[in-house]
Amino acid sequence: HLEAVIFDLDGVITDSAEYHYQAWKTLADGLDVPFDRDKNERLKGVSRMESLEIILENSGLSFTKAEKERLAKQKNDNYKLMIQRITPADLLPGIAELLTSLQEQGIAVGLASASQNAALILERLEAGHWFQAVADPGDIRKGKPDPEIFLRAAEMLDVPPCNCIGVEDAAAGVMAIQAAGMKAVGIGSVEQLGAADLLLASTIELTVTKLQKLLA
Ligand code: G16
Ligand code: MG
Repeated sequence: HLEAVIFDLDGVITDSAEYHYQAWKTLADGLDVPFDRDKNERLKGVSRMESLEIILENSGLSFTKAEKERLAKQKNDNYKLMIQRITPADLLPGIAELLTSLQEQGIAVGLASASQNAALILERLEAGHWFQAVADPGDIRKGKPDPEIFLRAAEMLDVPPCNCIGVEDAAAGVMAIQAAGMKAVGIGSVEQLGAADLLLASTIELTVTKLQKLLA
């Protein structure tokens, strides 16, 4: 039975994915490296440094580790300015209602975001009070599609993975959830997330009843 729901942040709780795109796009344009929304799909759920590697692949450019760290910092500084604009109105449709229902029904809620900025974003959204556990990506050795961050959140909630559901908007995230032994809800398209146990087009379709059915 359903004891906990573990959420991804970007693209599930709020659309910070758009800010990530804009910040990477500014960096790529500055380097004269082609980058578009299609390529951006591959960055979803992927760590900051891995994202930079994907942007630089086939660019013909090569940088030292220190230079790459500087580029990543440049992107993150710009991103941090953008996320200052986030307000509670930026919670994706139906999310506030879902989190409130989960709380009322005594179902635990956790966060498994690859973002080092997750705590800041939850604060801007005034959403921190709904989460009993926020896994720290700085503490995780392997990123998504490895199950580690979802397993960490379940452990923090003290719930066995088989009684958890994970919610993701990225293919790597759906893989991570299933590898953790949890059922995966995908928010997005069948092309990207066909492997999900339940696929919904938008967060507005997420209800506690649908989640409970998935584990019944
Ligand atoms: C998010 C995004 C990724 C981003 C990563 C790291 O993960 O989907 O695009 O690269 O976090 O973010 P930051 O640079 O803020 O540490 P998630 O897991 O919330 O979708
Ligand atoms: Mg995501």
